[in-house]
Amino acid sequence: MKEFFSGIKAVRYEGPECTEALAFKHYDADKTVAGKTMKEHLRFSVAYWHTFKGDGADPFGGPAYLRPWEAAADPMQRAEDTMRAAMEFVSKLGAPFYCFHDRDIAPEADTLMETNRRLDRIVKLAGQLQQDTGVKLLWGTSNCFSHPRFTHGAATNPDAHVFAYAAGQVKKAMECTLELGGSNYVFWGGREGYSSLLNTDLAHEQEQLARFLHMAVEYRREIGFSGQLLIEPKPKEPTKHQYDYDAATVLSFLERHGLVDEFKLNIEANHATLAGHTFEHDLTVAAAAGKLGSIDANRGDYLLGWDTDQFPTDLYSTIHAVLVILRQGGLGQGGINFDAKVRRGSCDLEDLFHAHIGGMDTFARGLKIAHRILQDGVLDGFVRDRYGSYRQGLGQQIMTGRVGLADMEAYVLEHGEPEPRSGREEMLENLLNQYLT
Ligand code: XLS
Ligand code: NI
Ligand code: NI
Repeated sequence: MKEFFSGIKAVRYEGPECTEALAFKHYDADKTVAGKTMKEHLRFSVAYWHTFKGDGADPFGGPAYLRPWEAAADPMQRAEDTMRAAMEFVSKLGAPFYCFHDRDIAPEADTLMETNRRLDRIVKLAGQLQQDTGVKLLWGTSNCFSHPRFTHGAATNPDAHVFAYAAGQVKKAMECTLELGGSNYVFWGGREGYSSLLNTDLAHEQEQLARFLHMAVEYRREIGFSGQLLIEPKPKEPTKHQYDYDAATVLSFLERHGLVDEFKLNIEANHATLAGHTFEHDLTVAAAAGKLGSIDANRGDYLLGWDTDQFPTDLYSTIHAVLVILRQGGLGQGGINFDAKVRRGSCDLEDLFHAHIGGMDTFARGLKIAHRILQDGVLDGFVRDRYGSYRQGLGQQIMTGRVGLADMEAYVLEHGEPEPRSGREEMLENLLNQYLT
């Protein structure tokens, strides 16, 4: 069988002192940390669209490189070659999972029927290769935003015919995900938002979106797909406003439409920052509601205002992220998907490995550090003490709902002004830094 990454051997753990670039310095798949192996904690996944379909295009220039698996003249041959390259890459990297959109793995044809036939052919190949290599599918999803028919949205399109197209597409993508044993199915509402309120019935569009998600829930039951359904919030881009703005917005939308028990969230770092939040903010909001299902790991650029999808190498933010994951007892059937792409200038195949190795090492290091922080218990102990007044006397009465406004007034009249208490922010920042040694 043709090898696409012939010069590159399986990436191994060599330890922090190793000077070989194509080796893990921290990610040691079978090493146990906090009762589970790193592989089980982190559940890394490679994003098909960026790593195998990415061609270096940016808003100011078209494709910058042609991958060897994209060289064949026949589009279905290209699709097969790409799937083979993907499985070779993911197994050499040693990531257990990959993720795809329906249109990443098989090109769209002129009719839905032919498009589905093409999908079937590639799904069959993917199934075989998954078996041969042991690579697994973390999640599948449907691309309901690239084709011009989705210009005004998919589920939130003002035209019911387009709604139907998107729904039909999701039906098939969910079937493919089931067939390939996917652990999750993701909804990212690329164009589920608006460009102008002058032509938009916002209330109606949100009702449509809820109907769409209810249909998906019904259909997953019908076909027996037991994977987790996930919604991936993003505030904008390509729309001016996307309805699934951030974790808090999505949670209240799900609550309002009777969907909250059916979905969890897939939180992406760069989407959180686009919404004006930190990555850890959106993770914490999702986790606080018991709804953190999975992660799209990447990072933005402070000087650029769009979803630059860079590989995560910021150790600080990663420690915060892993703290949230560990405190909630792991990601369950979710994982850490690198929704990230190499820069336009990183044109070599080798760069794909460097990028993923960096992301995996950053999370592995974040895992080791976050585990130590939790084991020491100083940080969590501080936070627990900070709320100590609610575990006794007045605070306990407040939390158990046994007192009202008049009792509060009486308390203050008797006890006077509360003592100021420091939040010790700088001390805690210093504490965090101590773990980085
Ligand atoms: C785009 C999204 C997309 C989803 C999957 O910004 O991150 O890649 O993860 O549709
Ligand atoms: Ni994403
Ligand atoms: Ni994104």
